[in-house]
Amino acid sequence: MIKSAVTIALVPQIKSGPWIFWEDLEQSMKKAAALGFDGIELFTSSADAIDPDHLGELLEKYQLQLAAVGTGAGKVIHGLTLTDPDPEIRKKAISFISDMITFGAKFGAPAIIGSMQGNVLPTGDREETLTWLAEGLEILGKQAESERAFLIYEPLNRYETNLMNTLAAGGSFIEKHRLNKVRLLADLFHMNIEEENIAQSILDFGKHIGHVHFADSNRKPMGLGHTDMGPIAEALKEIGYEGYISAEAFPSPNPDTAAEQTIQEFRKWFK
Ligand SMILES: [Mn+2]
Repeated sequence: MIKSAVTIALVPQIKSGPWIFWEDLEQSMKKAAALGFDGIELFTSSADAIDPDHLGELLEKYQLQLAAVGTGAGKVIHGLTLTDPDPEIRKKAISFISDMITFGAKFGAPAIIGSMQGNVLPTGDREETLTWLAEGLEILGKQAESERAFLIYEPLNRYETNLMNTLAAGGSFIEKHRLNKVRLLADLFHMNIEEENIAQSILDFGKHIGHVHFADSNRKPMGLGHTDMGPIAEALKEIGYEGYISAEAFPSPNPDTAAEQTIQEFRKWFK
């Protein structure tokens, strides 16, 4: 069954980002539950920013699942990426994500690698950079598997990374390096910029998709831009997708309205 989720960001440094809720954890969870979301996707500054026991109690209280945990704070706050030319920084990036994997896995949730993938630097070598990325994903994927979770790699649009921008690029990379525990994130905003045909890419690389970010063409909540959601929803159903459709969109015009808009669109296409 396809499940709904909504993002909650608790990192002050990224407050202007595309997150629906960005204030108090419990208040946000209460609102998510009241609207009928199945799960929440969390962005925290580190793996120990929230006491797991406390989170467990709140998930139980509001009958929500932890859909995924984001790792972007590792880059935004600490400047870490998996493809930094400095091996010490790559090591710290792996350690930061590793802790996030353990935090998420306690609740059966995968960790997402988005901005932590980094970039090929102007002075860098593309092959070497991609080798570093493959090494990091290999180590972290194995760890996720040992903790009965999986790892998510997110192709981003060209303005955010020059590593991989499409599901095709991400899928070929996973296959080439046999990253069996790594699944792709289909972010509909990034895909709107990069894919020739969003629905067709979902059909072609569906077996690799482990998570979906739900946002319209302008990163507003779905329905407030010009993405043609019908064929995309059909494609997700056709591949038998059973993960989360998680709202990673701007809180436009405000968090409460954005959350409501999102759950209405979710029900329109997936219920
Ligand atoms: Mn995303």
